[in-house]
Amino acid sequence: MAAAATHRRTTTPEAAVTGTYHVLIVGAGFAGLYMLHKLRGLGFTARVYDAAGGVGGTWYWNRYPGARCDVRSVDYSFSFDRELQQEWQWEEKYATQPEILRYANHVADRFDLRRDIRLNARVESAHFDERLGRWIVQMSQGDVISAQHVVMAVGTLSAPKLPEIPGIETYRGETYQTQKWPHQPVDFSGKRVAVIGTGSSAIQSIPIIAEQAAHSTVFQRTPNYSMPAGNRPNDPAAVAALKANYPTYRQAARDSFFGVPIEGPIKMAVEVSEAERTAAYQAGWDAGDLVALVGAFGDVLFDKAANDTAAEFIRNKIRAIVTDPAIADALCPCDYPVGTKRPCLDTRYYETFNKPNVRLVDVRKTPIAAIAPAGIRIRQGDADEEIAVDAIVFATGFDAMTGSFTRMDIRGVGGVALNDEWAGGAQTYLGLAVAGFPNLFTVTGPQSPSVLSNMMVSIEQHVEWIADCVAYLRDHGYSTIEARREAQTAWVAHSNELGARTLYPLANSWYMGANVPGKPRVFLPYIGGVGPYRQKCDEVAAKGYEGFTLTRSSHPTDTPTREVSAHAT
Ligand code: NA7
Repeated sequence: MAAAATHRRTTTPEAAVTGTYHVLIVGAGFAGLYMLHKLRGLGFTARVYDAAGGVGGTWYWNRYPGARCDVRSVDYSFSFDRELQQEWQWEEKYATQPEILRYANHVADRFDLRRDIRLNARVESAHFDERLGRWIVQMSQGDVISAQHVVMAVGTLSAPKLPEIPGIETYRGETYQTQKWPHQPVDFSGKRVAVIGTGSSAIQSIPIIAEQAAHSTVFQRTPNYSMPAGNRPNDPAAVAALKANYPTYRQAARDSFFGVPIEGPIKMAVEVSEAERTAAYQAGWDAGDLVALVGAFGDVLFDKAANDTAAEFIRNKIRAIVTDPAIADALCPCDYPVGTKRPCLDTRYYETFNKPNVRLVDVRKTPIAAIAPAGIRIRQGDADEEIAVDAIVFATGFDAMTGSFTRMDIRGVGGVALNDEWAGGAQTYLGLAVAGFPNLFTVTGPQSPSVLSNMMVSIEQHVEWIADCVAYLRDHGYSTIEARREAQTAWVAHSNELGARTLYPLANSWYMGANVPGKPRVFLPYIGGVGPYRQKCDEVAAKGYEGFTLTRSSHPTDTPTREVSAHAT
């Protein structure tokens, strides 16, 4: 893109404005809902816009068969309201998508949020008007909002991605995307179904699709590490005991590494006997708990030799479940460490490949040549084989963590596009703000714990931090806040340095941006731990928003009235 075009100012005329708010919130998922509630409580006017036809964010869209959360329901829920967390009864250990969506709707009703939420309205552009010191946000249905602050509560896995396969548009059968599943149940009975992808969504949906379909073909590019969820109805007595202790329990989650209150590992896998290691991994496997297995020892995510022991434990499980050794071999991940791509929880995933009407196509050995009008063509040596299918399910993931931002036209000071700002890789200060984009907040943004944590804990932390910040500005007479570039650079360097100490960079994962052709290879989430990260954010606020520039003037190019320097630690 030409530099001139890049820096072009395209601000929507002020005259077009249809509504004025203190805060415009983009997204009606859990982050947007809580943000609205919190801001209202502080006396701000706020409005939420969402492209979806309902609230719930990721849980509105991802309604594929078998969709469920792989953080326990008692953990993956709001803690900000005592009555809400006491009264809501989760049915299962891991909540299903319909149950989570019911919960999101319950939250919207319980706190009377709907009157400030506009649905079926996609944000097309958000431009910072320096003259006004305000954001002018243009919606797809025609609304134009002027807001002092914009909170991007857009989710981390909300920009769906289709595969780059030639001929995809020529296919004449039914197509589905896990990330945009129809609202009516899909009946695959008697059909030949292809599933492309073996990430979390595929692993959850394949066993159910294969139960129904006459024949299923799974196209796998990278095998995943998965373990049985051991899902079951919640035990009322156990839940009551936990709820009696909820305040302490929730605080432990906030102070923990991943946002779930488990005791940190105290031993290293490479320092204990094989028997002790196996027993620890088996305990995690039996508990159906990802963090318990991958986090059983302190070195699994940091030391390749330690990781190999956990990876081999899972591979042995796969070999024991899958009866055909060649299929088992193809399902065994062996070229990246366990935990460095999102590991999965499943219900009879590996068992599904023992069925005679399920075929695994390893696209590394037999690549997909093209999608044809009646099926999928794979390359077998010099020849092509066409696998005829009645339906294709694309379970091919997302442009994670940045796609939901870069698909909007966001322009900050000088008309600079966020897309250009992030062309070399996303950069934020604390995962909360971007230099050059005043009064714009990014909930669970890049360089915050985000996808490496229990999202509910991270969402609550960010929402509360942002609400406190906006109130601080108002109460101290400031009109704008902007991350300072040097603070941002230091934070990104710190985040990268922590990432480089782990095994994450060894995998081609969406954590690294590797699933999107041309996306810069940058480790996007922050791996310093939820508790320490919270402490850092709190310190920044306590020091009067260290690392940000706060201005009293509505004109951000004026000499700042206040600057607070920062050094990432
Ligand atoms: P993921 O985890 O990004 O999985 C996408 C899958 O699609 C993954 O197996 C990809 O293989 C595969 N993929 C993508 N493009 C292709 C092509 N062209 N050919 C074959 N296979 C392809 O998304 P999910 O929706 O499953 O899960 C997202 C998150 O939701 C999950 O991590 C949890 O946090 C919940 P690859 O691994 O890139 O080789």
